[in-house]
Amino acid sequence: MTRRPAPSDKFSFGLWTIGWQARDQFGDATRAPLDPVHAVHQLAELGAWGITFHDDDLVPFGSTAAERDDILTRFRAALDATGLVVPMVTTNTFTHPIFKDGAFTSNRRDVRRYGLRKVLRNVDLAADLGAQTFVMWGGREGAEYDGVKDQRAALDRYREGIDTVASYIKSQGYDLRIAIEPKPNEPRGDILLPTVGHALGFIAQLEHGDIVGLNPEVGHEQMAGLNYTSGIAQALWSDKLFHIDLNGQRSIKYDQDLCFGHGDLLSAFFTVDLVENGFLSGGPRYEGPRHFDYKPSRTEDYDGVWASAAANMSTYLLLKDRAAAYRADPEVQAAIAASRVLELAEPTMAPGETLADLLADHTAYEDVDPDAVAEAGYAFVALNQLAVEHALGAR
Ligand code: GLT
Ligand code: MN
Ligand code: MN
Repeated sequence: MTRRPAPSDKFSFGLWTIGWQARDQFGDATRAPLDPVHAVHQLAELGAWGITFHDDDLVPFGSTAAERDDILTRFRAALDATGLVVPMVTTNTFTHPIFKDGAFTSNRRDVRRYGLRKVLRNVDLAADLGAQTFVMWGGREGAEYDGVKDQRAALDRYREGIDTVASYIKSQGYDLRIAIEPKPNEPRGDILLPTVGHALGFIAQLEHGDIVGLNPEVGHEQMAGLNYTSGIAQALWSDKLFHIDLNGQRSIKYDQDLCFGHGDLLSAFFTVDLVENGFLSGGPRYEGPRHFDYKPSRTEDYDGVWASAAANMSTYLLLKDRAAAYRADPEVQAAIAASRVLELAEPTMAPGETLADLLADHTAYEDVDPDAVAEAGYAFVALNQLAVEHALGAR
């Protein structure tokens, strides 16, 4: 049964997703351009809550000031008419050939300055439209060859660029936070800040890191063979999960941008479980948009595009139902207890215990019979099978 969303579900879509004309490396566009105003109305009709965009998705690169004003006026009118919001805005620093070696980390200083100005201009628009998150996906920030990029200088310039944008946001008093989106490769051979972990390490080096966090995408972590749910979990634990890009990916290959759940379905189940129900032991929660960054397959016409948009939301809601049932099931709770899952939340040291106390505690080491302790199983498979059965709707 298809689930129909409501704006309270906080589903948002990139204009570049439903508006993707399906031009790829090997073939021409299979769909006509999509009018952003039409996109707003269609998404609202499907029950979405928000729409996001790159500057160039909405206002084509090179538009005059008058054309820009005109487009923005029409777009705002559509937002007003439908109630759709713009929770996130991002800047395209990857399509135009000027960015072929990156924007903030191009070897050319004039390109870096141009990139910075393009981003700052769009920060103003983001704030003006009431966005709270400014995503930065540095898809061209990287290289194909190890000898062409001084990694130290590249990271210095990346830091300089992000700090400059963050300090601009602060100086303008905007209620906006930056979310860096990691990706391991494509379009560059290797991209800087390839994973959630790399980006977290980088953010710790920033001067204005307090307003810089992450926008992890399902497929981008999975392209590197990594676990998306663990990635967003660590970002959440670090108070850095500012935004999420939901989609589907089937194993380590090119960035597929499939519908959410059309890749690793069980991983999607646990992602929704974490986002909707939080950690088993409590702690920080993700309250931001449920944003879909997918590409309607090239085989689809516009009926297929809107069906795929609805599919993302329906799958998410179905998994949300399944995850709620999983958490509420007494058998699952018993299995969680049997697997000692919650014992992990108990600090390893006792309250007030000193290092000397630990070293003097014979029950912690000298009296332990490792072979006896090792005999007991953890019963993880039984717990996972319950998750599978709930995900399948079999319970
Ligand atoms: C591009 C990329 C996405 C990013 C977008 C934001 S641009 O479509 O493939 O993953 O989220 O810049
Ligand atoms: Mn992607
Ligand atoms: Mn993305």
